[in-house]
Amino acid sequence: MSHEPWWSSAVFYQVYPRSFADSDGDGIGDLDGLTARLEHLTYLGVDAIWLNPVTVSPMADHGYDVADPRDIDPVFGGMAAIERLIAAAHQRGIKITMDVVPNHSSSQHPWFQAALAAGPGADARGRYYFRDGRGPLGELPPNNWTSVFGGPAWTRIVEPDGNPGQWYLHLFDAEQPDLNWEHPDVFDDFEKTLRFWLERGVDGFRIDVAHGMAKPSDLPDAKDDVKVLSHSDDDPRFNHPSVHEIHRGIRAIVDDYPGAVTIGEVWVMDNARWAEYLRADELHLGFNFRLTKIDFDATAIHDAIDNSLAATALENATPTWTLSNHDVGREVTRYGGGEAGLRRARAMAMVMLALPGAVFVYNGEELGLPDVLDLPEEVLQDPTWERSGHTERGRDRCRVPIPWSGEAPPFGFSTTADTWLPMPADWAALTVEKQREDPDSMLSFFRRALKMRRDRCEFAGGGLDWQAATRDTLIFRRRGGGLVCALNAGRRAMALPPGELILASAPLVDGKLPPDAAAWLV
Ligand code: TEU
Repeated sequence: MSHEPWWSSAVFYQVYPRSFADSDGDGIGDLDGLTARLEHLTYLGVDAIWLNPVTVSPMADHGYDVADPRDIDPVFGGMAAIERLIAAAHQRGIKITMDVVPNHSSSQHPWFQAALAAGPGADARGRYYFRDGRGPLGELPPNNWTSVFGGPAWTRIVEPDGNPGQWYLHLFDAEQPDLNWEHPDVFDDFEKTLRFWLERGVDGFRIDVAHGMAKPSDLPDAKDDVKVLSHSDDDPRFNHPSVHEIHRGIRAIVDDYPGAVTIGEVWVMDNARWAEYLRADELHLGFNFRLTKIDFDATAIHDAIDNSLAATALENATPTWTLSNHDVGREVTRYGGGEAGLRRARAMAMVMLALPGAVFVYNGEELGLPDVLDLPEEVLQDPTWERSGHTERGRDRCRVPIPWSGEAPPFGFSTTADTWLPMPADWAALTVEKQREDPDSMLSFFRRALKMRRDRCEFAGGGLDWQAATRDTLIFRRRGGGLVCALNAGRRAMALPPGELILASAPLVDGKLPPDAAAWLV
């Protein structure tokens, strides 16, 4: 019997529910749509779902603006739909982890509405960051912080007396006011939320902006070269040391539910600071985003893997691996798009699945979907587009609905062709239906690779050793089970290391591994 927790080598499948499957024909995916498509996940062979937010929300940031954290939004099917999903997933042996959003609420949350109505100095304002403005008339924001989506991180309100008044902080959209975790109600309510979902059978949480929440008390100015949709480690908006006390509080609650897992979204690059989130009494898992930031380059990949292993080793934690998600874009496009992008994505999937630890697959990754770069401006919905003054198109490109079947949009995703983002007509060859019939498709390949990862003893154990390789290739061997993974990111065919070949992402050429390909050997 293994004593490792279930998540320590799990394959998590990230479902962006708006885009997965639509059961009621409104052009927006929902939970009953997902429940009806669970067979796809069983077919693929994943262990758990990470569900992006489905709680009640005005959808200014598609669910990351939460108005009621303990109810499901009607657009996703309401409470009954998640109960059906949890039951059906568990019946198939698939765990469910939900997204929780502690850093901010929706501006439509009753707390924020109460804060607006209550006036300056009221306790209700203390649950958020309300401050007087600078300048003689308070007409300037309290500091120079910008929103991650662009524009200022402060919005001035109209006071109940009708005059312009205080400003409130929102690190993201203006509809996402930051919560003040120093107010005791905030933790108490979050505890209720965690217990509410755990009692209903949820197996854990992905914690949004887990390095946010705590802010320096004097809210000092940031450097003025901050870019949209990114931040560095010296940014005062994030990673304040007192955030760790919050994580210890969260962990103490989650520990009441054996087996439940927490996965933090921690955008911190320094390993020592990042690893602090994974101390034994904080998060179980943390996303490491380095592989999402680099090109298909052997040295960069080697460094990213080493870095992630070193970071987790600092706290004896479990590594996690991610090539893409709903924020960072799809790897097929990042690796150059077209046939080359697809070949490289397939090779990198093998590298990721060969690594020790937990893996996150973003819905559509198993189909080799690219980003949709030519969405017409009028359909763009990511708040980044408006807030950046139409300079950053934002993340809609990697959120286009999944093509399931048929020859034309909506490809079985919905019954209406009027899907919330339009689907490219040339995705007919990428549907699940087509790919299931084709043994050489990305989907068939993913399924085969996941099955090997699950069934074969060579994937056991933590740690790996690098073996001698040329500058544009890499070879590593898993320390426990002995699996060998080779990647050719160069231009010439690569001689395979010794061993029996069990999988290659592309056919060998004269016994050698062609460029843009990976191989597993035992
Ligand atoms: O993302 C937080 C976050 O910091 C990202 O916006 C990140 O800076 C950027 O994507 C890097 O490329 C989380 C969610 O994943 C995102 O979808 C939400 O919009 C955001 O929080 C606000 O809740």
